[in-house]
Amino acid sequence: MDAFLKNDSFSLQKDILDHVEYTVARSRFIFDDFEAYQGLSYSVRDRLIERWHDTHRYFKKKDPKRLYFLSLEFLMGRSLSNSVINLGIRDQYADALNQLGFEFEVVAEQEGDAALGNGGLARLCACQMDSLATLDYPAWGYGLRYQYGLFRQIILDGFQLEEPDYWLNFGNPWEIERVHVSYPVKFYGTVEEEGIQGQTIKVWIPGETVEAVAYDNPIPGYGTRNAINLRLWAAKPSDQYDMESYNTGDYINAIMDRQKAETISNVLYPDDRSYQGKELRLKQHYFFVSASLQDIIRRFRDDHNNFDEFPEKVALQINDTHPSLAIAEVMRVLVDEEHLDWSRAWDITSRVFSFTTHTVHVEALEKIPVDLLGNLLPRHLQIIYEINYKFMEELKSMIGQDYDRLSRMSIVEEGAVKSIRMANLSIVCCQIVNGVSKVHLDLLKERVFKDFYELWPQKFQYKTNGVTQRRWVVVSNPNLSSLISKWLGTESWIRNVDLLAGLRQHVSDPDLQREWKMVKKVNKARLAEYIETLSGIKVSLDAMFDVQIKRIHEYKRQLLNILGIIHRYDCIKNMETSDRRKVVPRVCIIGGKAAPGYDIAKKIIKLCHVVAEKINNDADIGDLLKLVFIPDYNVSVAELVIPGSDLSQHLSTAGHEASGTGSMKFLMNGCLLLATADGAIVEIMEEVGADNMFLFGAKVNEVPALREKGASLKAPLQFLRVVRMVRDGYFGFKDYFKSLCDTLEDGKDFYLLGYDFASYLEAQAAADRTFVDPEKWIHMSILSTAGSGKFSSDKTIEEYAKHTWGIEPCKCPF
Ligand code: OX2
Repeated sequence: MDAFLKNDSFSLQKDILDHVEYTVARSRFIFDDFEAYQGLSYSVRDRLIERWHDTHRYFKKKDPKRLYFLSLEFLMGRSLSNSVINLGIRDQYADALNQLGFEFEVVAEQEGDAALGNGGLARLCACQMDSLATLDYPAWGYGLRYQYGLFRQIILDGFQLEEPDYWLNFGNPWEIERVHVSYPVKFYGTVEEEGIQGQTIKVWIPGETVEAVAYDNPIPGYGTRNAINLRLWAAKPSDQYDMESYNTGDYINAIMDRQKAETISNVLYPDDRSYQGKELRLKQHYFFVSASLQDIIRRFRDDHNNFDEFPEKVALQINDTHPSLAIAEVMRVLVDEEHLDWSRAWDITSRVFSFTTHTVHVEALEKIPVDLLGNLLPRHLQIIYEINYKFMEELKSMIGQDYDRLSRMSIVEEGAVKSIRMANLSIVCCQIVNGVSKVHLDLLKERVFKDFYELWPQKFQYKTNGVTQRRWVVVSNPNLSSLISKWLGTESWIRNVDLLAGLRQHVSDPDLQREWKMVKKVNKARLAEYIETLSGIKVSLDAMFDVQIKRIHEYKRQLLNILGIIHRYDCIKNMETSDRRKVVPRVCIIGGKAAPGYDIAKKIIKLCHVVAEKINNDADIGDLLKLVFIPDYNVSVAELVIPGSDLSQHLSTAGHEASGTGSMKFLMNGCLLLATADGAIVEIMEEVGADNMFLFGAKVNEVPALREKGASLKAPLQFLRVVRMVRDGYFGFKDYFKSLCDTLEDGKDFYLLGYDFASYLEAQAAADRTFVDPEKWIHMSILSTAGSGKFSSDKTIEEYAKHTWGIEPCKCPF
């Protein structure tokens, strides 16, 4: 297939100018950086659309089994740089812009982040979409087009405030509104019985209809013509009139009521861990599930009329339990609309779905109050009851009358608030249940889903998470990317990540070491500049840049980091001047958002600020220690910070992080990891070797026994001292930090900060000792990148394709 649009510098310039003039409606003779960004993006979009059409025509012709990836969150970040790199025309665009008097980097900085997700889970989906496109899989992503993405974090006097993210205010050139692709989604109402051909069937008479309109976001693969689609749904009032309200003359109120429909896709819930039974949230779930399935079934029906073929043509991936209402919805369509008998419908349904859980905590599993579900989706509740009834009967025949176990495994939880356990529904239906790291799978088997594992061991698998090297090295660290290609003698690692291991053979080469160090220095300078612009703090490039960026959570233990920093400060203060020369200078960088209602997490942010205030203004300390909080952490901030880091911290209490993917981004960029043996870190250890990392802390299997010991676990003196400093108001805000300090008292220290503190300090000291031996540090750094291949999302996706979805590549010819 030939490209229709040309990619030489002249054609690109003309295209950009055309879009500035006719799409953006600015004069082609005078436009600013932002307008240049818009013109450029529309021109890139044209090229994406061309590939995307070709890809979908090809998929249609070949009719392979397709994967539909359902997720309530996708954290895409910026699209421009990633798109031009994947299309292979970055340099041509940079040239074209230059000719027009603009610089690519400056223009690219104009783009805001698409933040339609909270954290790791959502960014994982974005990486996986990139890999699905690159590896030519016939896949579609489905999600919600929130009007407001994740809140912007503003820091005022050291406190977090939240501001809405109006990400669509300046338009979004990366999406295509599909006014003709829209489906009615129904809510509320009643279920009635009707007799058809001697059979009684259930008919759902809904009470409200909302229209779902598609917005398509093309996702280009790298080194291929394939571009797949991420289809996001927005809610619009339905044009099915409620004649009664119009006829009663209350025209204005009738319109206002209808307008409320749009609120469904208005806002992303900003809490990544607790699921309150909120009606709006449940509406969001069903809205996106229903629209996606109507679309998927419509596409299936274009070429097939027998639902027995559904599992051969369709794989439905449920990303965490948020989309799991899809199970009940497929059953409803097959039984109520297609009139299949229950067992045939169940057989089909259980062969199309697969489920990945990202959770380690039983308490965090999603539960929907029966009253809420029954009111909003009465027919779905009946279907879920029926699934549960049949499951309970089957279970009884297998395990007998073990009522404790039956009630633990039931999809319906009895109790003060009778609820539906969405994870149980997913496990009962899906033939494969995936964890996201080896350790995570062990926890699923031993704790979270123990009963289910004992019943169906063959269902449980894991696929270690991964991140895309395209975004996290090629786009965000171009200097390192060129260096790797130079030393490997090929750019093929960008598609075939195993090649990174080839760096090992050059690890001792002084030229590589020198160039590697140089790249890091340039990236650190860029980060230092950013820090200075943000906070006015000048940092020394000779210092170790030590970074912890992720959502703020007690289990991620940013507090351990801050207490460690206080300890370091205290030690320096109490040192003889002659000894200070031996101190390794550090710039400690922390960034992350706290969920708006998460009080303790917000206190941790404030503590970070008051400690920073003290240290950074202490003339006695100078460059030996600086602490910087980076506000409004998001994907594009990560792209800047990660390449400029020397050390990165991953401090979760063992057994709490299902996988963790930040660590993988740092690893690829040659940053050394200081970490607990939790989540994917255990596998990173196997790949790069424990002696190339700084590990500390209790192990997963030790944590439960340590918790049992509770108050008898005495925290070390250094720990008690730093906690006391905070408690006594050394940094001010004594009363405010009281509840935070209380969480660290003997017997209450659930996340074991006190227990792990001594070994944490030892790991930090080991990092210091290594840093003063630059050759050793660089050696470890190169080996980190060389060992990061296993953590590419390309690997994860290949595993899913083979062992879970049963899909094959379908490569659109060039
Ligand atoms: C996160 C997990 O906390 C993290 O460990 C994992 O790396 C990521 O998902 C991707 O698998 N919400 N976010 C997560 O889990 C949930 C639930």
